[in-house]
Amino acid sequence: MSKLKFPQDFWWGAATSGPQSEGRFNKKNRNIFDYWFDNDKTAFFNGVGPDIASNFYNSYKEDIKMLKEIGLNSLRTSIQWTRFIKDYETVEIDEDGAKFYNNVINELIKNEIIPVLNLFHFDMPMELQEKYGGWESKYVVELFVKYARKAFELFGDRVKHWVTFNEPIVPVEAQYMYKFHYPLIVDGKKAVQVLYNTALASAKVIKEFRNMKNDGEIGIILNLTPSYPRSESTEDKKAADISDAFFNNSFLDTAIYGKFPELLVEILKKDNVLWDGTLKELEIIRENTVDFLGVNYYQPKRVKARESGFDVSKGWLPDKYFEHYDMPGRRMNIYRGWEIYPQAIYDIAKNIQENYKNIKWFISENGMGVEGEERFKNSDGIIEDDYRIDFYREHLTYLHKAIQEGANCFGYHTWTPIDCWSWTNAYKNRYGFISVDLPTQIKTIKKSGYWIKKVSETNEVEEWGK
Ligand code: BGP
Repeated sequence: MSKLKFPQDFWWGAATSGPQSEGRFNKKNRNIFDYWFDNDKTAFFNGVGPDIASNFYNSYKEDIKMLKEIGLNSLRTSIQWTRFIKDYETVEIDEDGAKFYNNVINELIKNEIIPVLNLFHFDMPMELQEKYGGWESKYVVELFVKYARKAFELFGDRVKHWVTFNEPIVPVEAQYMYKFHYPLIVDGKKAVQVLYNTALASAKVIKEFRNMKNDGEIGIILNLTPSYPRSESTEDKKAADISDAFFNNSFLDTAIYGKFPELLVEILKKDNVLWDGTLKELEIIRENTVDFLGVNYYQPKRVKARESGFDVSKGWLPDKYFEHYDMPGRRMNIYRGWEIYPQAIYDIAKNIQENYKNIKWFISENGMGVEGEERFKNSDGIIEDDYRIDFYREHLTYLHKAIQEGANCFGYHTWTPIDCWSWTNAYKNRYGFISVDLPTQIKTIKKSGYWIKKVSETNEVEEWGK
């Protein structure tokens, strides 16, 4: 089997988020998921909410030790706005929250694990959602900048890699279009405003970061889901272009070029649903692009021109211009219902190299959620997740090919280090290098954890298919 060598100082790490790992140690301030769970437990798989998650708040020291043990050299997590800030308007900090994040950062550094800190991972404070409509409001954008400033002030001396948002398109689609996150609204016009306001929020935070003269770097993490057209017909290709303009290039173009894709603006104008924005704001977006990019990749989109009629009772939605289809013969992760298509990682890398200034970037999430992993436990109690190792090797083989051809990729983070809580899917599918037994919170390294240790030590991966 031939070995693929990765660049020097490559990041071998993993990603999690505050709401998915910590547990609700401070019940005073709730985010939209805390609130939703308190009000409707049936929305969550097996009625499991974010109360305990993987208990990172209490066990961060032991957990970080395990991350060190499996050789991770970097970790991304997020600060929870609700836990760090007590009063969103006066920006009074929560002392316990601040102490916790300080301890986590120090512990990571002590273990030679680079901390990558993200400021927003789907977790809008409920109070701001209720009072102002969350990202619908530009006032909330201002409050977000104030919160970010506090985080830079308190942690910027040690954290050198910051992220403004994880997957900013997700709240747009999940909260305002397809009803998979609270407040479960279907309103395309509002969705468009949320998209604009989050792009603005990211740029404003970057501006603040630079004004403060922080010596570090700041980027954004996007879930890129390339839209592959069903055929080479003009109609199918146009459908895929519009899907890309809305779901991928909206944030990619603003993050790297500081402007929205022309195709997107053209369509929104034509349909009379363009955001409410000002020239001054567009200037801020133009002038405050990212230092680096994180790419979460799980699945592609398969797109065709609409064949069935569009349900106009839903009002305006970008889906008016395209439809998804199941590609015959596609490979599936049956537990998550997502297509497995590792080649897309190569296509994404080439797109960044050729069309996005070859900006430096890393894979910030890639992973495979599997249900019922206990059935793969061996007699020593270790989960033998060879399917996960194969999944990673296959993706890394495509990534390596792109790097050989000049892609500026500096790392690979998986989702996730330790099995964690997954929004409405709760603990259904497990992704970690380390398993969690929910009733006892006992954590055990899986076979993939030993695999990544070796990868990180040698900086080499066994080539897939050879
Ligand atoms: C990404 C999110 C993560 C994580 C992951 C796995 O989109 O950034 O928060 O949850 O997907 O997806 P899921 O938890 O839905 O299975």
